[in-house]
Amino acid sequence: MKYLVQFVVMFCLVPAGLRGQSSFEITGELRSRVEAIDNSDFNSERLDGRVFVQNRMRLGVERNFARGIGLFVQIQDSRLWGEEGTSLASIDAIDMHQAYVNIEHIANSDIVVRIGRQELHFGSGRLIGRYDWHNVGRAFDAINLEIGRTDEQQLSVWSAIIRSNTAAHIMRNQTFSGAWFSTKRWPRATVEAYGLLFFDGRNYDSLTDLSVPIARSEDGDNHLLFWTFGSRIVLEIGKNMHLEFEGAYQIGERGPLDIRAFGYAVDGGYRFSTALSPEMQFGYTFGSGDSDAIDTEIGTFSSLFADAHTTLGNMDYASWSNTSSFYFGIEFQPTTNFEFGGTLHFIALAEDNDAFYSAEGYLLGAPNEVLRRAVPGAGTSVGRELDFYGMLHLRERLKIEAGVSLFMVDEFMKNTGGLRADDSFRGYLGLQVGF
Ligand SMILES: [Ca+2]
Ligand SMILES: [Ca+2]
Repeated sequence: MKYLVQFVVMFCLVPAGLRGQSSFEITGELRSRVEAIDNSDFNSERLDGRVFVQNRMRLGVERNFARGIGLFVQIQDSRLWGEEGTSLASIDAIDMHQAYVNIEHIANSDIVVRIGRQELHFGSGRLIGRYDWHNVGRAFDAINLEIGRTDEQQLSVWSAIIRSNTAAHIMRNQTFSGAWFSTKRWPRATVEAYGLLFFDGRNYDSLTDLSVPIARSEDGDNHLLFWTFGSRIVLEIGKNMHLEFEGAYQIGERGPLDIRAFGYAVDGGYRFSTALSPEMQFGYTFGSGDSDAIDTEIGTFSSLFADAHTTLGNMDYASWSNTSSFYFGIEFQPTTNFEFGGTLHFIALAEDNDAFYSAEGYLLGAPNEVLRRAVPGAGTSVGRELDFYGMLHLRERLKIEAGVSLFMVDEFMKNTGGLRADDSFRGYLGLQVGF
């Protein structure tokens, strides 16, 4: 509630003299989604089926003043229907999702600086994405410089603080910085290059159980630090075809261990100019895994702050870490406001000595990033995921989406999941209004 008060006060107290030369825009989104998920533990012996409704409300105010000063504030309420417990309770589900100031023409240059809490999304979102499917969505406390932005190209340089040891409950700092360049200088092609630096000051000094950070040690030398260098190229071929390639290399250290990892992904699609405008889609994703858990090198590729939902299956099980997965699918677009399709993903591990990592992003550290731990010899084939989905833009502002997915477990899940390793199901129906 206090955010709401700050929010209203901030925008009512702007001096009247400024109003004449400024623009003022209110944007918002209301999204409700019912989901049914069964067997997300891939074990039919334990009953974990559930049906729930999630609600997300976003309300944003943007004001742009003369001489290149702009403000954007966006509050968000993210909740589960029924989490208040009674009809008279009030929980604190409101948060400031974004709140930043934009300043243009710094010292008469072509630099735009954005300071404050903000979404970061680059390329296809494979490494840095806003993860819009999630009921909260990613945002960073960051300073971001856009240098020489034109319609044709863009260079962003940013630094974000994710964990600050100044906060009472946080022991060590975690930061994420980078530079991302994108150009459309060549016709029908987008070329991007980036360098990213992730730092986590916690103490990672265990050689054998790599997944447990010892947060309270005073030894600052056992931190995690790694660079990601990569490139992404999107090509439009002819009228109907597109091809996309992204590759990245990671180098760094976690405590006494060296990090050497790489990943690449290829996606493509061909749209037929026939009735229903079907598009054939395919893709392959490789992210290196760690072949030897007790040597001095980490080979697991980090998916950083990925939006895996859009690239590696609607069920959000697979990630870009330790994976060798491909998919093919077909999507129909009978009208500009209606699309539906189906995709089949074949999800496998790159190394069966390494774990199956969660789609929410693996940062080479915390134990909760593992969906299933490594069991050497359990095989590499994790499962096949079949997704059906549809999306309809109804009237001007209303979007309806629905889908069903089935994850069919293969040898890795069967060999690591006990006797009753079994398939997982997910269905959803969502309604979104934007304004
Ligand atoms: Ca179960
Ligand atoms: Ca290793």
